[in-house]
Amino acid sequence: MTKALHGVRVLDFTHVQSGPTCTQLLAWFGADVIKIERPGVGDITRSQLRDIPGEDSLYFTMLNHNKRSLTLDTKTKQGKEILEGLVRVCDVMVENFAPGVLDRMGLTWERIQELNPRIILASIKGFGPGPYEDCKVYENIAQCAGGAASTTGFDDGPPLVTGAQIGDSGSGLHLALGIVTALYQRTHTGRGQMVRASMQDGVLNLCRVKLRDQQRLARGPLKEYPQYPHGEFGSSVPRAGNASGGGQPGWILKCKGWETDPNAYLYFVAQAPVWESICKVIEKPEWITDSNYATPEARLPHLKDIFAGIEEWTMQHTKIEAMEILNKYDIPCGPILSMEEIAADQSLRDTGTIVEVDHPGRGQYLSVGNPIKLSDSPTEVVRSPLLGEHNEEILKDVLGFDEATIVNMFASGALGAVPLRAAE
Ligand code: CAO
Repeated sequence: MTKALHGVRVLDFTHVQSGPTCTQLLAWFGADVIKIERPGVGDITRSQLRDIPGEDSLYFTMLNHNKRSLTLDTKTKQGKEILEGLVRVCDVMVENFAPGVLDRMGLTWERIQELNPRIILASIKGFGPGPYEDCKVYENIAQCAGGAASTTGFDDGPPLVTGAQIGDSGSGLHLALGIVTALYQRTHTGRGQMVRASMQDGVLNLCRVKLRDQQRLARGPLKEYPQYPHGEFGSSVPRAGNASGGGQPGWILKCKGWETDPNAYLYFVAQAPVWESICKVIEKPEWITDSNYATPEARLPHLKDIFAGIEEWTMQHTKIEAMEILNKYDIPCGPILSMEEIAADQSLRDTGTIVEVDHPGRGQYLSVGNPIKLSDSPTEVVRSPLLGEHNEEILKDVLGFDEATIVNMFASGALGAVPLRAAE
């Protein structure tokens, strides 16, 4: 079956997490993704957080499926030549180097356009133009600068970062959308363009509701926040603990076993349309008519008591039992699932969201497959490439080099200190 991005060739000059998540998505949708890596070491994540000595780490393997690897020292004459050759034949070039790196390599936007006016140059940087545009950025810096950390955590504690990689993988997603949009526009204009996603912008985009609340705050207290009605509101959006962030109040509640199991909790949404059912299930039928609880507006000053009352009920059930009971009444809720539970979840495996992948060095490992499902372009997750695994193949098939040129390129050391063919 032809994949959605079949025929699209991507020069993947990305490293660490943000860029690789973007190009992995493109590869899953069928693009031919050629990852350029520094000879000898490759993407720094190959050796970071290693769990098996000498083998590519899970950090690397889980972010670089379905790609081909070419080792290239792009600072050598021949390395530059190969790099420029690839710019000529690729549709998209993706990079997430520190600001200025690509220019220092001689690959300015002007030069790239000279080589290939149809190419789309997609970049992730920490910040957009402005006072911080030259700064290097990692995940948690983006979470802090994008507004997520100041609004995460409990009111009486410090700012918190989240385990979800909204700065890195979030930027990868934003960039991927920019790339396919630019590819679509190219079908009309015939021209490439620059696509830029800054990590700060991406995090802020995901924190949109908090900028909403900043403006609401100017008109009075945020009544769905735990600070209301007894706590103080300052001039900026406070940390809301586990409050829902939406129009329906929610909180994390203890379930049976919480004393020993750190994940015996349930997220409970006290959704207005099912309020009557909630009261009946938790055996507080008097709340249906009590004027302090009967309407969503009346409930806002009492949310703490309400969730304490519901928790008395959830603590009598395991999170899964509670979920089963509440689902019968269409009451929105969700268990706090540990990574251990998720790894064993059969339904996630059935849909390909969790996949088992075979790797020649490390054996079988689990990964997150493509979370975006296309009915006409299914994803087969292929293991990440070994360092330089496709060197010869790319010089021959993609760049069309003849045998003598290939021999010369290898001999020059531009691809590293590797023999042309392992068997020779
Ligand atoms: N051949 C030769 N040189 C190469 C090369 C290759 N194949 N690949 C990279 N290099 C060189 C670059 O040319 C650069 O050299 P100069 O500084 O001399 O120009 C050098 O490697 C380092 O690049 P870098 O500055 O991007 O890498 P770093 O490890 O110092 O910084 C990071 C890493 C992530 C902080 C930085 O790249 C960055 O801020 N990127 C943008 C934001 C981003 O994506 N952050 C998310 C990272 S995921 O958590």
